[in-house]
Amino acid sequence: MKSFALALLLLTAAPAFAAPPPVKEAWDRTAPRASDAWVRLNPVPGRPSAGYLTITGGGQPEKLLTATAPGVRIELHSMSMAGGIMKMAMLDSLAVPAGATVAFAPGGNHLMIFGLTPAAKALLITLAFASGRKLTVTAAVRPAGMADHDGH
Ligand SMILES: [Cu+2]
Repeated sequence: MKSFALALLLLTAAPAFAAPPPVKEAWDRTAPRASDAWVRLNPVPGRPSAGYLTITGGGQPEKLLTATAPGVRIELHSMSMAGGIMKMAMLDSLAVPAGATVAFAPGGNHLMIFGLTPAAKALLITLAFASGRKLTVTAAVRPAGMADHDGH
């Protein structure tokens, strides 16, 4: 009861003594963001691994041109089903509309990563956009699961 009274006192007293904190932007709202980046390590040595991440568009439409990382070569790939056959194609670029969520996810668009060493635990991936903006994300490297084969 005593602590409740104290809390009530602090609550009522707070506005009188503390000025509201200044509003601060946590990020540049006009820039795209990337999250949930990870790489599925190909269990077959020498075969490319697949990378996944989510890009959230900023205030203006963007176009993703390249993904790069130290020591590897990365291509942007799409994946689709055509008549029961899984097809992969290389993307020259990928549109990231303003405010939209663009996912690289198993079964769909992915980063095709060549030359990844099996010992790698993480990959620092830099995304370059047509506007000149760049975005770097850390992707955790995970071993391939037996149950989630995606055609690579
Ligand atoms: Cu691919």
